Amino acid sequence: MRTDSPQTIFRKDYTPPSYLVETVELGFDLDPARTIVANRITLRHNPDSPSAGKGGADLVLHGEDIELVALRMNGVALNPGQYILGTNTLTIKKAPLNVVLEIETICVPENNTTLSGLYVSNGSFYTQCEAEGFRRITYFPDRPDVMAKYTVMLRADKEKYPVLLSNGNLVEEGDLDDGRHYAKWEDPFKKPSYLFALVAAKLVCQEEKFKLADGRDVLLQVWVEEGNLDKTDYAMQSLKNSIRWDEERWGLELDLDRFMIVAVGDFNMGAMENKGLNIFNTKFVLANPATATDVDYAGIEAVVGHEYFHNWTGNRVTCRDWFQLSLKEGLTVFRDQEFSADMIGTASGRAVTRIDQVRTLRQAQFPEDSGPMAHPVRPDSFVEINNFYTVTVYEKGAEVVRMYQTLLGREGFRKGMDLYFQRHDGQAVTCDDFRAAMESANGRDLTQFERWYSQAGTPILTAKGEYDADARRYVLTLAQRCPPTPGQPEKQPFHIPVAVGLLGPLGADLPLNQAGDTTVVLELTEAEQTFTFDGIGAVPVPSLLRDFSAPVILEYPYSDEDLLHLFRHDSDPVNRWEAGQRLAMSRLLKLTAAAQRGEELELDYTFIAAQRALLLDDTLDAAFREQALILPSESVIADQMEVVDPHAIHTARQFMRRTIASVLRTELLNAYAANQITGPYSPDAVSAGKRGLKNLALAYLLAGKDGHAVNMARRQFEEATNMTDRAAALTALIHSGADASEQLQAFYDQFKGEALVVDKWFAMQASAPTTDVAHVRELMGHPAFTLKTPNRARSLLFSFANANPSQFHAHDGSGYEFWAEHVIKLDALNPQVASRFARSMDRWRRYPPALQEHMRRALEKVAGATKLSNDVMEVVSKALAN
Ligand code: B3K
Ligand code: ZN
Repeated sequence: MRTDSPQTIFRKDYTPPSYLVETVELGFDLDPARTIVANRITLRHNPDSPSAGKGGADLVLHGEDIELVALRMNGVALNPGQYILGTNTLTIKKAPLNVVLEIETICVPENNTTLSGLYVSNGSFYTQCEAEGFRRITYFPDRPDVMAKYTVMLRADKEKYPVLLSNGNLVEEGDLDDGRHYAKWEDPFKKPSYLFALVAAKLVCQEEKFKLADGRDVLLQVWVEEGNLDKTDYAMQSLKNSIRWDEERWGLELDLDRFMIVAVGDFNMGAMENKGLNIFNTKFVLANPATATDVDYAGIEAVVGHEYFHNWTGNRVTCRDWFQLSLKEGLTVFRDQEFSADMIGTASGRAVTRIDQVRTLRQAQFPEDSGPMAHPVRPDSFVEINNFYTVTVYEKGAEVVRMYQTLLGREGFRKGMDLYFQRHDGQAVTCDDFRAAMESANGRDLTQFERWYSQAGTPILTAKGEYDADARRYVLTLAQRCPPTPGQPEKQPFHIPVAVGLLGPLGADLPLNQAGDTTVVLELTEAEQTFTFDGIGAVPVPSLLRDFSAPVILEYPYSDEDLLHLFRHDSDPVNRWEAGQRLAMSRLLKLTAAAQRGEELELDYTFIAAQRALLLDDTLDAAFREQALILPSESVIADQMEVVDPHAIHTARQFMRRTIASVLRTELLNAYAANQITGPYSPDAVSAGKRGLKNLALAYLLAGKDGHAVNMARRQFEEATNMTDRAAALTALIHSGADASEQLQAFYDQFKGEALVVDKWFAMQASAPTTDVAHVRELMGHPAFTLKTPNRARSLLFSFANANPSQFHAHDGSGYEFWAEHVIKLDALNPQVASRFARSMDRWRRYPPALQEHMRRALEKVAGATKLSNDVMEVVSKALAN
């Protein structure tokens, strides 16, 4: 926990480091209660730093929660008068131009519950250094623009920690006295400190030799705790697919002889791209059919890919400073999205991944963009950088990268990527450098495009069409505006690629130009522009923003008729889905309003008929039909309302589900029967799609309070041969309010030894609309519950606060009291996890006054807590600020 007062850091204040580090030699004597770190660094004054002075410059090292034992400079021990030890810094005034520092420090990994720096999980040692965890291991200029070569010597008890790993290549290993052993690792590549990693653990591995495109053999390893070797195949396969894909799609090769993935049960995020030694949350490594769902499998593929792709986009070319985080994250998310889409292979599979991305943006990023934590893709300031690993930096950042590709074409984008690596390999650079590479490689001026990096907020795109039958001309007027965000009252127009198609009266795409293109990308750069299409023979229905070509909110006065036309015929599957979402949303909003007025709810047959036609359309993949039948979530509906009424929204959405279930009962039963899969489990997209549709049908049927459906679900639960079907049946049972106590107990008994499955068990209960605060508190008392393991805390607390709105927002404010109490409790253990949880209250000002009052009190309670971390302080103070 930081003890200094929170300080805002500004992007404009960037200055190059006063010293550069050439080499780092680290020696670890690993002991959970007292680890000694010996650090020898060679530094030289940076001639490009403004701090140049004749007698040398001030050498400032970062350090946090470590005890300084000894310090030598150029071979001479320094006594306390010769350096300044601040709370989190060590400064040597007017240091010489060339410096060799020898620093000895002590840390206590077993007490490190922050999971940042060096920590213990289930008796073994792991590290997490991004963003600023390396300073919790040793004193160092811990910033990404200081890149150095590392040599690491690990020493530890051989029996307790038989496996000793670090970055790069193993150069030496052997035994020491007293049952200890050692391993020496050397990373041939310069890297920033945030990519340092070590593991000293009792682990086993699945390993394989793999041939790279250039013929080199590399060693691939997936390390897990004993007993989990039956769950590493998919991660290994995903790693091999990632390596191949990076070679084929981008011409990027693995640059090491050895690449390791290590799974750990206590981890703050998904995974970490440490050079050659990726450390993963077990959630994104371990899978077999009995324990993991289709969604888990897809997550493993995406995250294994993501971390592997960082080797080029992040590690070989890294960030100059943390404001540039999206340079590596947005780009790498884009790369992992493309990887997942290419792995599916089919056009509609690609669309389904795109729909998922759009859903994430609407579910999480748009709300962030219009809330108190709104920030540009490249933020201008922060208090705690760990608070900025956000959906804006990651997912909106990926959309920004995707827009380059949409504007420049696939080939042009590839040229830009090639130039980016050619120019910047081995460097720490900025988002501007990336844009400059795209510009130079394509001879295009992308000055205005920069606003996607500097302006926060979701642009609103309004469209209007006019058809002139005599002239056979369609004129499309596009306009844009962007609401103010904290610190940015006014916005300049963005450069927005708008992919457009026009549907004729029979649903076919109309040719839009001489070349016969049926989709064109319009470039909107002004506040308002018109675009003319000639040779249009009949009044068309516009299909706008195809494939979601820009992260904007599109407003167009679509009639129900237009939407039904698009829902039936649009050749762009994403917009086809979108039309269905719009049809559903307009009804959900009306139903919500009616529920608020206490009126009887009614759903029109037109909408259900459209759903029915889609469900019955066998020409469509099951995966696509599933997507199209999922209604907008309660929080996405909430986002459409001026004042959010979580209870009315819940009533409305449940009513719609129930109505669909009863009217389409036969069709849903048929879909359930038709999409059964026999034979061994496979996570491939076609099978997963069938399971998805079948399980959605089951959930609908249960929502319809159908007694027969309860039996179907119980039977599926019992007979399931994979976790996807088992968990889906149990979730549907619990969420429908049916009695599932027996099944819950059986599930727990069967899987209590599988931490990731126990997480599911907590999560499905926490998100059930029948689970209130009292029940969550009860679940916290379960022997399997602990706040210390982030996955477990997330499975219960986060699921409740974020996925159970009608209970979290209980009228009496008890949900918020629970929130405040646990933000404070979590903060004492792990500020990063606490701060994520704290964000569940971001949107408090959108609720009715009575709820707001409860929420304000809860926020103030947290803000007023003694010993709050910077992480949580930043989030709650921004939430409370006007
Ligand atoms: N780069 C890491 C994130 C580290 C987060 C530190 N709070 C994971 C990733 O994006 O690949
Ligand atoms: Zn990443």
